[in-house]
Amino acid sequence: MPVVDLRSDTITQPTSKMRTAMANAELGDDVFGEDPTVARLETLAAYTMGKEAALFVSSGTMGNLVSQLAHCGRGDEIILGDQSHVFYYEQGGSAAVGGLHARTLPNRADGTIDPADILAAIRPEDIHFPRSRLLILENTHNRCNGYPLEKSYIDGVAETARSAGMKLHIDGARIFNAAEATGTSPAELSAAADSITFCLSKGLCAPVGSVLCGSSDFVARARRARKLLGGGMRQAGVLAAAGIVAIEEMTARLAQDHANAARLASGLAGIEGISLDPSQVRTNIVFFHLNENGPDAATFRQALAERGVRVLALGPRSLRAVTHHPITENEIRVAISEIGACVQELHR
Ligand code: TLP
Repeated sequence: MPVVDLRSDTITQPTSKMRTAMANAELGDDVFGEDPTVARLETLAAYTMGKEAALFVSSGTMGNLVSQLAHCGRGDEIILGDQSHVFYYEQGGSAAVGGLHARTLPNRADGTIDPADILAAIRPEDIHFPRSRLLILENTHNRCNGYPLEKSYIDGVAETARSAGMKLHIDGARIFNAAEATGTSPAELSAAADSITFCLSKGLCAPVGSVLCGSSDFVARARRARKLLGGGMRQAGVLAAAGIVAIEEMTARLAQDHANAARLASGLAGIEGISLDPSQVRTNIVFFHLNENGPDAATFRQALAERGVRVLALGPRSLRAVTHHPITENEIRVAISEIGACVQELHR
């Protein structure tokens, strides 16, 4: 049975051009700073994000953690959204590894945090308080419908953070999706940030890796933190080679994923028993919700998988579908019709 796998854009496979680049990559020991392909990837990533320097890391989770370690000391406070990936899905690494104190603020449906909440959360100098050191934003915002943050919002809250002596890190795992959706370059979206991580291994289809970008001083500290975590990689150019193809060739096609997500959302919105607002779908992530009188998300996910469509159950009644390469328009039609049939079957 053909499978339409919409669980995540992390399941994308390297393209044939990536495989060729990997096979032919010039390599060296990157812990000695001798891998020319890693160096090329880092230069390209820094340039693309408008930063001085960059560091190739094994994953988005590692990039976010390394960034926190490089910006903060133990006991410092980070301010971040309660739906953020760093807070929700990274095993509390900020506390477990970094000794950081997390102050969470509510994420609004569009992935933003109310600037007034940020201002109110920043600690004044007081012997009783931890020091507010780092603000973390997420763009696009995974758990908030993959919503993209606008440059004007980022610049505004960055100014608030900066005037309080704080740094800003952006978890830009899907920053190229945000760039596509807002018509703003990744460099402009991250201009006000002190650091940004983005993922090569999601919609951009590389097999492994993320890149953390920032000032040269920051990246030098981040390189030490990466080594501390065991993330120094040797002939990593074999992976970086795919990352270069990802940045050079795979960003322009994200618009297709967004169009497919919009098709999926409008199709699902027409199914009785499902609720979602298609106007909330701006990138490649579609959350949909089963009505109270229907099945729970786990039962639904299982029954749908048996019909050849795979999604994730991310709440008692909420499911997530993510569009990615090389999902076609026709597969989206299949997904809509199977989801509709599955709702009908389980409502009986
Ligand atoms: N997200 C994954 C899962 O962990 C949920 C997914 O399928 O969406 N930041 C954001 C915004 C992410 O969505 C993810 C991965 C990460 C960081 C972590 O990246 P990796 O998986 O490379 O550690």
